[in-house]
Amino acid sequence: MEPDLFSRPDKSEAPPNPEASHWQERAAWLKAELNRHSHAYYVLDSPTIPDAEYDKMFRELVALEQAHPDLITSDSPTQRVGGKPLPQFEAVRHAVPMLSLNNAFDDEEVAGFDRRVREGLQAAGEVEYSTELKFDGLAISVRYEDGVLVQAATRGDGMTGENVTPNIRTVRAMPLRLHTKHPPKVLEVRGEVLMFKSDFARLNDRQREGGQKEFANPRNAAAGSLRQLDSRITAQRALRFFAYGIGALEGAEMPASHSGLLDWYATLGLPVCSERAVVMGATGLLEFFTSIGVKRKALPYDIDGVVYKVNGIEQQRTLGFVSRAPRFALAHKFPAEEAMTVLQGIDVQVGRTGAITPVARLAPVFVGGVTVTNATLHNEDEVHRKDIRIGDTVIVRRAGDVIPEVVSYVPELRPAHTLAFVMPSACPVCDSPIVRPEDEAIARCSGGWVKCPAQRKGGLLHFVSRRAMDIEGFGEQLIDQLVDKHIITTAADLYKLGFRALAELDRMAEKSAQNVLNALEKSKSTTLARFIYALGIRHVGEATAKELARHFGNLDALLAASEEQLLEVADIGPVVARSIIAFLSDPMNRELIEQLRATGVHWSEGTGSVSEAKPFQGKTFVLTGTLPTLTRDEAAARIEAAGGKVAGSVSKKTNYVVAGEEAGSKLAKAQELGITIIDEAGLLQLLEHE
Ligand code: D41
Repeated sequence: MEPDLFSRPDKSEAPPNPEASHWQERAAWLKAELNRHSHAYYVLDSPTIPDAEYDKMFRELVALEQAHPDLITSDSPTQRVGGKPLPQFEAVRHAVPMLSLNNAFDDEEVAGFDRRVREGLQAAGEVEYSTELKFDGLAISVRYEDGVLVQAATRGDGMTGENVTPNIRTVRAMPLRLHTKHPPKVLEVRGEVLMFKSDFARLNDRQREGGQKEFANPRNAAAGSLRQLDSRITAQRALRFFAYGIGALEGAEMPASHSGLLDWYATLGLPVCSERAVVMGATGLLEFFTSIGVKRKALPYDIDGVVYKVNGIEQQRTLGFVSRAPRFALAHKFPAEEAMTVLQGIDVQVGRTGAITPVARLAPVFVGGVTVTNATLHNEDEVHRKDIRIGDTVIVRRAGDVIPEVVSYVPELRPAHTLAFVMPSACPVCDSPIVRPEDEAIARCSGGWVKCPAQRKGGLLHFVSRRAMDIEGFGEQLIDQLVDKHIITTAADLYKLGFRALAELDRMAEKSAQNVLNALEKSKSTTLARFIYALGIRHVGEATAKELARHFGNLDALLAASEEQLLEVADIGPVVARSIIAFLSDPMNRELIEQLRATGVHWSEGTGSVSEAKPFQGKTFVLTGTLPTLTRDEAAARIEAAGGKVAGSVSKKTNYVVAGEEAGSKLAKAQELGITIIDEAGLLQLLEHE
């Protein structure tokens, strides 16, 4: 910073009042600095100063402007706080209409688009495209005159939108003045207003704490915030903006390509997303689609697809429009993650710990690429908090492989007669009372696995699951039959199953019966951590099970542990310790453990924290990339069985990085820190020779 700025006399153009010149200069400097930092933070995504420093300068500028109101200019960062509420939004006719985008949902439609483009251009070879993200927000048009933001309007019907200028002025990423000495006379920037996922979560926290309505998703939150008549509310809503198009342009040369336009925008201080590329032909388009699909979850904002645009502006003009959509652009959408349907009923499901989950029965709806008829409602309180009732039209969400959930109901579509959810008083499966301790969110069936077949099935499915005993061939169907026909009750009974009993079951060929027996036999040789995890003790997940195994080294030590001793284990608090004690003091559970040991389930026992030397004792490994033959889990299991630890990230404490194909930043970090890097073969060799 320049400490002399405040007192520096300006000799050449000394204004009549020398003091006023100081204030003017100081205010101008503060404005420029604050704008520069906002740009770095919101547009370049690389903060330059701590928030506290920014706030200090901001307060100084506010004070200066209060004392000297003539210092206030429309591009001052203090003018982003919103103004008096409007009675209504004014209509704005767009100087150049805002077009819509044609959609594609599969590769063939993309190929068709590319073919029509080549035909339209009479192109001999592949066409160059600019590819970008399709933000799930709201399209707006922002008009700059002589570099100054003068108007912002929603898309509306494409011809006429609403004047939301005071609201858009509060968007920190939006420059109030373009960063150029020679601005175009008129520039209409088109782009998307959106809310980042983290800001959305914070907003909903705030809404909840304030007893106000939560938003269903970032898009709704952005829409609700943009369409506020009171821009002071918008100012508190952390909206963002990305530019992707152009309307009117006067007094400047149009760049020759779409990618060139976005590059130019970036130099003007406009936010342009960096997840974009220039590619050739349909192959290039589909490669971009795939690469973004992989990244999608990790992006800080929601997208609903990608957009392809013919890169050459001359070529765009040649192609022109059909009705309201350009022939040169295409939105390639991901399967919708949210859909509306009718909630026909609410059942309850009983989990392995007896937890009762309300489950929505839905009119079938296609969402996230599959037809969904059930979705979770999480728990009783959630249903009431969201005021979801039977008969409502609801929004169902299915993101990736996550279990579908009911997000909210649609108030406008609520029928006259709806039915509220009532938690049943008895378990629908075993009729035992359902209880809910006052301080817990979860109601449970009090029957336990002894009385409740649902809990028994859940416990068995957990026992055989991949991360527990990893017994292949046991699906829900098989477990259901075995429990319903009273062939088995406990996990130990699994190991007593005979060939005949299995082969007689529905849909069980002799071959599969043999496979199941083989899988059971194979699973008997396991690790202590897997065994502990497989027991399904409440609050004992995989990580805790591993910690217990490491700490106690053998099962008998764990079985003999007191609550105090359990509390000495890393990451175990009173709740978990008590849960383990409760489990182990139940004679039925003790019996189960002994039976399992008696059937031949075994593992190699160490002596815990004071154990004998294991080859990888004290060594930390990091796995990265895809290994040629081992899965990640298998590699981790081998390392841990040899006493090593597998960490998620590379640090100075890492001893080895095991790198496979497409290893990324972890490999780079390891190289930087000079850590030994080995491949799968190297790991296997170490395991053999150490
Ligand atoms: O991200 C978007 N949602 C997006 C929307 C985008 N990346 N590009 C777009 N390009 C256009 C054209 C080619 C017509 C300038 C769009 C939209 N339009 C658009 N958004 C809403 C209606 C149209």
